[in-house]
Amino acid sequence: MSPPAASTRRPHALRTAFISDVHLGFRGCQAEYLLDFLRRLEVEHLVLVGDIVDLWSLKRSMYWPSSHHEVLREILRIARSGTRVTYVPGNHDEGFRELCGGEVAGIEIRRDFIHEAADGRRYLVLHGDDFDGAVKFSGLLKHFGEFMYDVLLWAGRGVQAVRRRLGFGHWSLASWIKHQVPDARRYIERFEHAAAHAAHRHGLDGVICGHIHQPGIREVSGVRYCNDGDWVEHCSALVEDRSGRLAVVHWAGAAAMPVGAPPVAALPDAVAALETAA
Ligand SMILES: [Mn+2]
Repeated sequence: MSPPAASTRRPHALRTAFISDVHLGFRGCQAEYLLDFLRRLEVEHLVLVGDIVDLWSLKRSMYWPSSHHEVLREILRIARSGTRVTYVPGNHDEGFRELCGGEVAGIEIRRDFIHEAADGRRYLVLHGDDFDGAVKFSGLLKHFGEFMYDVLLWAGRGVQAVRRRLGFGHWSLASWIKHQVPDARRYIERFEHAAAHAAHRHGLDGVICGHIHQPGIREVSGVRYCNDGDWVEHCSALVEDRSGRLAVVHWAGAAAMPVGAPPVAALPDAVAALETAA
């Protein structure tokens, strides 16, 4: 499968890219940034870790701008171009879980799977709503939280428009608030522990998930917890280079991140750093 020696074509710098929580069909989706990311992406294996299409939001109100449609077309183009694409449906696109185990338009659909990195480490890949029970927040608080999240995203879009006009980069109000509220921090910690525990139980080295819209890579109870973030607040992806190193990349053309957020590198910097390390 490797190209002939005479070929000037370099192997892809990235081995795997994980994205999730795109929420196509939801007004908060940053489809333009994602389109730009996907068009530049050269990768062997693209993994869609759930909540790609927001069927819940579409059920509430039909919203389907051409940029959202373009994201789907771009994913199909990537699959046709020879990149392996795996789709792990989440809770907002739960309807597609019926197709798990099958293949649609060259895209493998799985409920979860084990990703073996280039360094031999094995990761459990799943969306993450499986841990909602373990995180245990009361139903009322959960619904209030979802309502507040919508309000924050709505307010955040106003802030975003002003920032863009002033020449500032992407910044998420919802993410900033999450870092200020102790309950939200506790929720994130409980989720990370539940996910790490699942990987540990299966005898794996780590877990790769999404769902909570909080990108990051951390050692949690002896296993590596990786979250690829989202394309509503963070415009982030988790990428693996040819030596198996993982990094979170931020793709919104700006370094501006909320205080207290995990360090997230811009994609060109991250790829350059990965390349020089390899
Ligand atoms: Mn989710």
